[in-house]
Amino acid sequence: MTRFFDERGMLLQRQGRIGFYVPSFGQEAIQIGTANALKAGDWVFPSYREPGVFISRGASLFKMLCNLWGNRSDVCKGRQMPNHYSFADLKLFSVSSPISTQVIQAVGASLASKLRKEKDIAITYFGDGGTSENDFHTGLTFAGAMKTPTVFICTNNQFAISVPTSKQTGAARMADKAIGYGMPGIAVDGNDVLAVYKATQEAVDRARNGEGPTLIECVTFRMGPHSSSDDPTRYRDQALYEAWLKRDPIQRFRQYLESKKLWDQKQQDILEKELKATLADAVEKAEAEPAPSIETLFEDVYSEMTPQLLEQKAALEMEQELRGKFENTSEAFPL
Ligand SMILES: Cc1ncc(C[n+]2csc(CCOP(=O)(O)OP(=O)(O)O)c2C)c(N)n1
Repeated sequence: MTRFFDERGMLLQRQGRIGFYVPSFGQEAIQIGTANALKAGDWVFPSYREPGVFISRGASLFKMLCNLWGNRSDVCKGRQMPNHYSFADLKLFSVSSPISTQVIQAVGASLASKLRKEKDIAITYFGDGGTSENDFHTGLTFAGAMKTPTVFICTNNQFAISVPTSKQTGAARMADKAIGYGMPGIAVDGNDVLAVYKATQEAVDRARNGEGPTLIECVTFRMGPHSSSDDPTRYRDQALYEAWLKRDPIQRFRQYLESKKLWDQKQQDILEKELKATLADAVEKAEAEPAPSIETLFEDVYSEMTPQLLEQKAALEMEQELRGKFENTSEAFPL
């Protein structure tokens, strides 16, 4: 479903039906392997490239798609960026756009859990580029010192937009960075879903048993563009892409299952048909949703509108009345 969701997201953007999309092609094993090692009560602080974590935890596809349109049924009513999903009931924290801010949020949440003597741990996701941020250093310093129940997932997909990992750090491995913070660091094949699951499971167990944080580097490759606004052929060798294509994590797991006689083409066909139908249905419903009404700009700021907001709302209404003579915004944001 994650692969289909990404394919559909990119298509919708190319068709001009949504404005922006961030695909996670090739990184599915990391998302599915880590998410399945968690319990329902655990806190998740994702980056923008983990739709599979949301899907694995049972997030509504319809709601995720509503975020891409920023429509009336979107949890944030179009005020978050597209791809920045948020599901409080699933303990899926709103996606951070400023790189690595989610790292300190996860450490804070897990520290709270520890102080309250709860068993819920926190997991957070960031890229290879994310390890160069202040917030990575702050978060891991704090986590190591306070022995917080945090699992740090570094998705090393070899690039931070156009910057290769070789220019990102002098460290041989992102996992090596853990030593300086006083926590275990492990590098794992990020295209092997079972290896990712096992490494995460061990880190989650350690965190839950009060043994502190772990940094897991999942080594993979970003098969798609950074986002729908990016063209990786301008900075990336096609041969590198071709080499990683042979390591497709979904194909690899499928081959493994087939070799164990646990899966076959017939089951694959049935599943694909089912998933595509479910997705098509959610797309149709989300696209039909109206845009958020303009009043919510003012109404959702405070529980009661301040005099200034009332004034601004009235001014906008007056302007709309005047402009209405010339254009019909049909409740859409005038952007
Ligand atoms: C603090 C901050 N600086 C810069 C950016 C612009 N930016 C967006 S994505 C990105 C690259 C991040 O690369 P990485 O952490 O490796 O994650 P990936 O995109 O590969 O998943 C940058 C620099 C940002 N969003 N936030």
